[in-house]
Amino acid sequence: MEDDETLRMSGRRVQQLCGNPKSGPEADPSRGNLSPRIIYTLHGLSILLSVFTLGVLVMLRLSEEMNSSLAELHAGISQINDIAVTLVKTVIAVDELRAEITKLKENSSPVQITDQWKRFNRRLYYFSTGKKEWGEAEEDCAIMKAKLLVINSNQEQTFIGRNLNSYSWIGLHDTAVGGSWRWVDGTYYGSNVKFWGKNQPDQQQNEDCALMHPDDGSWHDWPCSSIHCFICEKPEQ
Ligand SMILES: [Ca+2]
Ligand SMILES: [Ca+2]
Repeated sequence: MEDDETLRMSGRRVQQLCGNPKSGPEADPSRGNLSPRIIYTLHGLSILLSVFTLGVLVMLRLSEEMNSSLAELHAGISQINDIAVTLVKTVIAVDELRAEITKLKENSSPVQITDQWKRFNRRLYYFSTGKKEWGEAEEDCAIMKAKLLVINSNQEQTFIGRNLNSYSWIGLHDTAVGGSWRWVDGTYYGSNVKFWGKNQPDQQQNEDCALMHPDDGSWHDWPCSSIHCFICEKPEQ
């Protein structure tokens, strides 16, 4: 009896263990047909894919920011180069300006006013003691920042006449075209005052330059190669 009972109980355990073909993990309908390992693997792959995608997006974003920063850097370098070029040009211009100022200062050094210079109506007049040809006299006046005398008025003519002691060249000539008289400072001869001596200018023997007579201040055309005193004129500074 005991053996039979033992055998029946053993038979039920066998039936519980092996009799039901749907028992065990495979029979759980809530887990479908995938094993936990595959599910875990898929979850893992999904997480890895998400992390990878996020990483790629972060890298793309960083790349865009770097490109933007590089562009800004290049623009900044270009601006610095432009500023440097402008600065160099400015320095060169300042140097050139400084050299020009120095040159002007040298050239504008005041001419010493001696007893040979006389003042009249805010003008300075130089009465030479030496004698020169007309062209040389003009050059001497230029060295003193002046020009040969140009008579512009009766008052000026009178003032010069009172101070004249020798035949003296003035800044009037017709060296370009005979009979076409011109003042050295561009003053128009036609409308300007004239104080020619009697029967002058008579254009004898290449008389292309004007000489002032010391007796009455009258003008005479005379050969420019003759040697005479001269009168220079310039504004009073
Ligand atoms: Ca004058
Ligand atoms: Ca003459």
